[in-house]
Amino acid sequence: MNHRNIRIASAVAGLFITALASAQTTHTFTPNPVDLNDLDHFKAYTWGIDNVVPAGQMITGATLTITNIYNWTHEDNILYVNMLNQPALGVTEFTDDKAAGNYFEGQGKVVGTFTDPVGGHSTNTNLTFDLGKLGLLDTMNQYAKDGRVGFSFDPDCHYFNDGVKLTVTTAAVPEPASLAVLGLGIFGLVRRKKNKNS
Ligand SMILES: [Ca+2]
Ligand SMILES: [Ca+2]
Ligand SMILES: [Ca+2]
Repeated sequence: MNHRNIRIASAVAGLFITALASAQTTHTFTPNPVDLNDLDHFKAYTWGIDNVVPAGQMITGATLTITNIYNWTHEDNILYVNMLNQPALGVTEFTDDKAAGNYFEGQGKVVGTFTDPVGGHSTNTNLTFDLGKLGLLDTMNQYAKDGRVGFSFDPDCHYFNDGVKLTVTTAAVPEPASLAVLGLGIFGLVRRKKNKNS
Protein backbone atom coordinates (compact mmCIF):
# COMPACT_ATOMS: atom_id res chain seq x y z
CA MET A 1 0.00 0.00 0.00
CA ASN A 2 1.39 3.43 -0.81
CA HIS A 3 0.82 6.41 1.48
CA ARG A 4 -2.24 7.60 -0.38
CA ASN A 5 -3.94 4.21 -0.19
CA ILE A 6 -3.10 3.90 3.48
CA ARG A 7 -4.71 7.31 4.00
CA ILE A 8 -7.86 6.22 2.17
CA ALA A 9 -8.01 2.92 4.03
CA SER A 10 -7.61 4.59 7.41
CA ALA A 11 -10.22 7.19 6.48
CA VAL A 12 -12.71 4.41 5.69
CA ALA A 13 -11.80 2.58 8.91
CA GLY A 14 -12.13 5.86 10.79
CA LEU A 15 -15.63 6.44 9.41
CA PHE A 16 -16.60 2.93 10.46
CA ILE A 17 -15.26 3.44 13.98
CA THR A 18 -17.02 6.81 14.21
CA ALA A 19 -20.27 5.17 13.15
CA LEU A 20 -19.78 2.54 15.88
CA ALA A 21 -18.98 5.15 18.51
CA SER A 22 -21.93 7.36 17.65
CA ALA A 23 -24.25 4.37 18.00
CA GLN A 24 -23.46 4.11 21.72
CA THR A 25 -26.32 4.57 24.15
CA THR A 26 -26.17 5.19 27.88
CA HIS A 27 -28.43 3.49 30.42
CA THR A 28 -28.68 4.36 34.11
CA PHE A 29 -29.84 1.97 36.85
CA THR A 30 -30.49 2.62 40.55
CA PRO A 31 -31.43 0.18 43.32
CA ASN A 32 -34.50 0.52 45.54
CA PRO A 33 -33.83 1.79 48.18
CA VAL A 34 -31.30 3.91 46.31
CA ASP A 35 -28.93 4.20 49.34
CA LEU A 36 -29.13 0.45 50.18
CA ASN A 37 -30.46 1.43 53.61
CA ASP A 38 -27.25 3.37 54.31
CA LEU A 39 -25.15 0.19 54.07
CA ASP A 40 -25.63 -1.15 57.62
CA HIS A 41 -22.62 -2.82 59.29
CA PHE A 42 -24.75 -5.80 60.42
CA LYS A 43 -25.90 -6.44 56.84
CA ALA A 44 -24.65 -7.46 53.42
CA TYR A 45 -26.55 -6.68 50.22
CA THR A 46 -27.00 -7.89 46.66
CA TRP A 47 -28.50 -5.87 43.84
CA GLY A 48 -29.68 -7.78 40.76
CA ILE A 49 -30.46 -5.90 37.56
CA ASP A 50 -32.31 -7.17 34.49
CA ASN A 51 -32.09 -6.05 30.85
CA VAL A 52 -28.82 -4.15 31.22
CA VAL A 53 -28.04 -4.83 27.54
CA PRO A 54 -30.61 -4.39 24.74
CA ALA A 55 -30.79 -7.28 22.24
CA GLY A 56 -27.97 -7.26 19.68
CA GLN A 57 -25.88 -4.89 21.81
CA MET A 58 -22.83 -5.29 24.03
CA ILE A 59 -21.52 -3.36 27.02
CA THR A 60 -18.76 -0.95 26.00
CA GLY A 61 -18.45 0.90 29.31
CA ALA A 62 -19.81 0.71 32.87
CA THR A 63 -19.39 2.78 36.01
CA LEU A 64 -20.65 2.01 39.51
CA THR A 65 -20.96 5.09 41.72
CA ILE A 66 -21.89 5.69 45.37
CA THR A 67 -22.52 9.39 45.91
CA ASN A 68 -21.41 11.24 49.07
CA ILE A 69 -20.36 8.09 50.95
CA TYR A 70 -18.92 8.34 54.48
CA ASN A 71 -18.53 6.10 57.51
CA TRP A 72 -20.75 6.99 60.48
CA THR A 73 -17.75 7.55 62.79
CA HIS A 74 -13.94 7.55 62.78
CA GLU A 75 -12.79 3.93 63.11
CA ASP A 76 -11.46 1.01 61.06
CA ASN A 77 -13.88 0.37 58.21
CA ILE A 78 -14.10 -1.37 54.84
CA LEU A 79 -16.72 -1.84 52.14
CA TYR A 80 -16.40 -4.87 49.83
CA VAL A 81 -17.93 -4.74 46.33
CA ASN A 82 -18.19 -7.73 43.95
CA MET A 83 -19.86 -8.20 40.57
CA LEU A 84 -22.25 -11.16 40.49
CA ASN A 85 -23.64 -13.27 37.65
CA GLN A 86 -27.01 -14.25 39.04
CA PRO A 87 -28.13 -12.35 42.16
CA ALA A 88 -31.86 -12.16 42.93
CA LEU A 89 -33.62 -9.35 41.10
CA GLY A 90 -33.68 -6.10 43.09
CA VAL A 91 -32.14 -5.53 46.52
CA THR A 92 -31.71 -8.46 48.95
CA GLU A 93 -30.42 -8.05 52.52
CA PHE A 94 -28.34 -10.66 54.31
CA THR A 95 -27.15 -10.57 57.92
CA ASP A 96 -23.42 -10.97 58.67
CA ASP A 97 -23.65 -9.62 62.24
CA LYS A 98 -20.58 -7.46 61.66
CA ALA A 99 -18.45 -10.52 60.85
CA ALA A 100 -15.09 -9.43 59.44
CA GLY A 101 -14.31 -10.17 55.79
CA ASN A 102 -16.34 -10.15 52.59
CA TYR A 103 -19.67 -11.98 53.05
CA PHE A 104 -19.55 -12.74 49.29
CA GLU A 105 -15.94 -13.96 49.24
CA GLY A 106 -15.34 -16.18 46.21
CA GLN A 107 -18.59 -15.18 44.49
CA GLY A 108 -18.38 -13.50 41.07
CA LYS A 109 -15.53 -11.06 40.53
CA VAL A 110 -14.04 -8.61 43.00
CA VAL A 111 -14.74 -5.01 41.92
CA GLY A 112 -12.91 -3.37 44.80
CA THR A 113 -13.04 -2.03 48.33
CA PHE A 114 -13.47 1.37 49.93
CA THR A 115 -12.23 2.76 53.22
CA ASP A 116 -13.17 6.15 54.65
CA PRO A 117 -10.10 7.53 56.45
CA VAL A 118 -12.09 10.35 58.08
CA GLY A 119 -15.52 9.20 59.28
CA GLY A 120 -18.18 10.95 61.28
CA HIS A 121 -19.14 13.51 58.67
CA SER A 122 -19.51 13.95 54.91
CA THR A 123 -16.38 14.73 52.93
CA ASN A 124 -18.34 14.88 49.64
CA THR A 125 -16.65 11.69 48.49
CA ASN A 126 -18.10 9.96 45.44
CA LEU A 127 -16.88 6.38 45.22
CA THR A 128 -16.51 5.41 41.55
CA PHE A 129 -15.56 2.05 40.09
CA ASP A 130 -14.85 2.24 36.34
CA LEU A 131 -15.46 -1.37 35.32
CA GLY A 132 -13.74 -0.79 31.96
CA LYS A 133 -10.53 0.43 33.59
CA LEU A 134 -10.77 -2.48 36.04
CA GLY A 135 -10.83 -4.92 33.08
CA LEU A 136 -14.25 -6.30 34.03
CA LEU A 137 -16.27 -5.57 30.87
CA ASP A 138 -15.70 -9.01 29.28
CA THR A 139 -16.95 -10.71 32.44
CA MET A 140 -19.85 -8.26 32.71
CA ASN A 141 -20.88 -9.02 29.11
CA GLN A 142 -20.74 -12.76 29.90
CA TYR A 143 -22.76 -12.32 33.09
CA ALA A 144 -25.34 -10.08 31.38
CA LYS A 145 -25.88 -12.42 28.41
CA ASP A 146 -28.92 -14.02 30.07
CA GLY A 147 -30.26 -10.56 30.98
CA ARG A 148 -29.20 -10.57 34.67
CA VAL A 149 -26.10 -9.08 36.25
CA GLY A 150 -25.55 -7.43 39.61
CA PHE A 151 -23.36 -6.44 42.51
CA SER A 152 -22.79 -7.34 46.14
CA PHE A 153 -21.95 -4.89 48.90
CA ASP A 154 -20.70 -5.93 52.32
CA PRO A 155 -20.27 -2.86 54.51
CA ASP A 156 -18.09 -3.63 57.51
CA CYS A 157 -19.16 -0.38 59.06
CA HIS A 158 -22.09 1.91 58.50
CA TYR A 159 -21.85 4.02 55.35
CA PHE A 160 -24.22 6.91 54.95
CA ASN A 161 -24.61 7.82 51.28
CA ASP A 162 -26.82 9.68 48.81
CA GLY A 163 -27.34 6.81 46.42
CA VAL A 164 -25.92 4.00 44.32
CA LYS A 165 -25.96 4.25 40.52
CA LEU A 166 -24.84 2.05 37.64
CA THR A 167 -24.20 3.73 34.30
CA VAL A 168 -23.78 1.44 31.30
CA THR A 169 -22.96 2.31 27.70
CA THR A 170 -23.85 -0.20 25.01
CA ALA A 171 -23.29 -0.42 21.27
CA ALA A 172 -24.36 -2.76 18.50
CA VAL A 173 -22.29 -5.92 18.31
CA PRO A 174 -20.30 -5.55 15.05
CA GLU A 175 -21.53 -8.27 12.71
CA PRO A 176 -18.85 -10.41 11.04
CA ALA A 177 -20.63 -9.77 7.71
CA SER A 178 -20.28 -5.99 7.89
CA LEU A 179 -16.63 -6.32 8.95
CA ALA A 180 -16.02 -8.55 5.92
CA VAL A 181 -17.72 -6.01 3.61
CA LEU A 182 -15.55 -3.26 5.10
CA GLY A 183 -12.44 -5.35 4.51
CA LEU A 184 -13.46 -6.00 0.89
CA GLY A 185 -14.18 -2.28 0.47
CA ILE A 186 -10.68 -1.28 1.54
CA PHE A 187 -9.17 -4.04 -0.58
CA GLY A 188 -11.18 -2.85 -3.58
CA LEU A 189 -10.14 0.78 -3.14
CA VAL A 190 -6.50 -0.19 -2.88
CA ARG A 191 -6.73 -2.43 -5.96
CA ARG A 192 -8.40 0.29 -8.03
CA LYS A 193 -5.69 2.77 -7.09
CA LYS A 194 -2.98 0.28 -7.87
CA ASN A 195 -4.40 -0.40 -11.35
CA LYS A 196 -4.67 3.33 -12.05
CA ASN A 197 -1.10 3.91 -10.94
CA SER A 198 0.39 1.06 -12.92
CA1 LIG B 1 -21.46 -6.34 57.02
CA1 LIG C 1 -18.52 -8.69 56.64
CA1 LIG D 1 -26.34 -13.56 34.49
